[in-house]
Amino acid sequence: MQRVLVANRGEIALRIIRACRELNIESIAIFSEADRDSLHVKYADRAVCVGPAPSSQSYLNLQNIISAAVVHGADAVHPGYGYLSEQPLFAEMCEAHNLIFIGPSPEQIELLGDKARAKAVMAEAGVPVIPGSEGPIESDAELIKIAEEIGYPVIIKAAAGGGGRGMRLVWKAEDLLQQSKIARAEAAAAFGNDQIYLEKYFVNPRHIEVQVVADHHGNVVHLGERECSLQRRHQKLLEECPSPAVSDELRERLGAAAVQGAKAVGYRNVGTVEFLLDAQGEFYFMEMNTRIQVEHPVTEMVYGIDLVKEQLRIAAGEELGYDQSGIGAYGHAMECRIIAEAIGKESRPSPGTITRLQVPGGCGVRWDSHVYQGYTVPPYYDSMFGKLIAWGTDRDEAISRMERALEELVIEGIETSVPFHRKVLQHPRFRKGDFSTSFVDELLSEQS
Ligand code: MV4
Repeated sequence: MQRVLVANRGEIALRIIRACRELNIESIAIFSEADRDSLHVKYADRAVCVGPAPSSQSYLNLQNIISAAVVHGADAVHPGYGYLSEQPLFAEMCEAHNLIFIGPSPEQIELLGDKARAKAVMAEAGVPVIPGSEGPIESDAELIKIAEEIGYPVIIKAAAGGGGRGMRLVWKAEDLLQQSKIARAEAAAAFGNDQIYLEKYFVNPRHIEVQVVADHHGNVVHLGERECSLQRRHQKLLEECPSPAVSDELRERLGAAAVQGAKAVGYRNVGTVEFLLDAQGEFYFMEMNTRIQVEHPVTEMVYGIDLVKEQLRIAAGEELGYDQSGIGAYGHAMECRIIAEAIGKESRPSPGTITRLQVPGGCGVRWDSHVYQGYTVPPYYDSMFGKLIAWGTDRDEAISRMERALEELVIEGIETSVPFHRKVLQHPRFRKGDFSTSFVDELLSEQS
């Protein structure tokens, strides 16, 4: 692998370019007309404009991106997260043009992108899955029967959804059919696929995800879990590794289940197996993501493995070169997603020019971002513009490092999530590690 086209923008594009440089691989950045001044464009060996500001015409423009890769002699394409990273058609088009898609096969993306089928395959492989329908719902009679079996509340999800998109919660039997009609109509409109599946609804679970790494030779390992419960409207705001709720014994069982699931689908690439953890400490498979994730750095800090370099090596056909016994975790890491938005009960993105920027540093601190002083955050894309990561020998040290780093971080000109992050870090429940997916909403209503 000699030249990689990075089919993404912002901090993750820069992250991938950095990994390429360390491996002596040339990088080609793509950018929209609104992103000319981003650091990912400056740090790449070459950069190609692929279209106007709207993502639909640039970062989602398959034709222009494939053309840029072919014209500039790339031999591989890294999709990052979001955008085309989980589109089977894009992976297929890469292959059709003799470009290595840095990810799993189109068939694996398709299978795991169908959340109902993915659950059925995982259940078949012996992975504990959330109780509910085995595959998509075929009839109203089936829907009613399964809901009665698992008991209310239940949740209807779109097979083509994921990440919190296309879900309807149902508390009582009278509402079931009406909600399923709405769910189907919404799924058809949003994804062009009206398939739905049914699950028992867990109240206030923790969201735990396991990092897996799999090569083309059948080697699969896990790199522990990340705690991802701190989110608002399905946008994660702070993640940590390990989870304060996971014991060494539970980690072994979670990891074994994730590896078993990845092996069952012949997975290759890094991947994330998402579980819900209930108050009794039982875990259930929810879905699997076939991409590098935003929060991957916390795992990197604790496991000492560069996950993006692993993706590049795996895609080039190399063997992992270690097995589960060669993997060790040390310490604790957390990530704050710095977004251009003041987080409150009501908040909206605050794009604009960063008039002053001072980034933190020092022992155990990492800053992943494509912005700099004088840069203008464009209004067209996701509002996250930086990730602040802190590592410590234990959770307390990681927290105090993060607080110190947030104090050092100076951003002027736009509103940011930094005041919110400071509040979370001070909260007694966060300090105790005693929180679930409803914590952020509870925190925001506390301070009305
Ligand atoms: C659930 C659930 C409770 N029970 N499924 C939201 C994200 C998407 N991946 C699935 N989600 C949920 N699925 C069952 N059966 C609760 C959520 C959920 C959630 C999950 C993780 C993190 C934050 C969340 C916030 C609200 C709901």
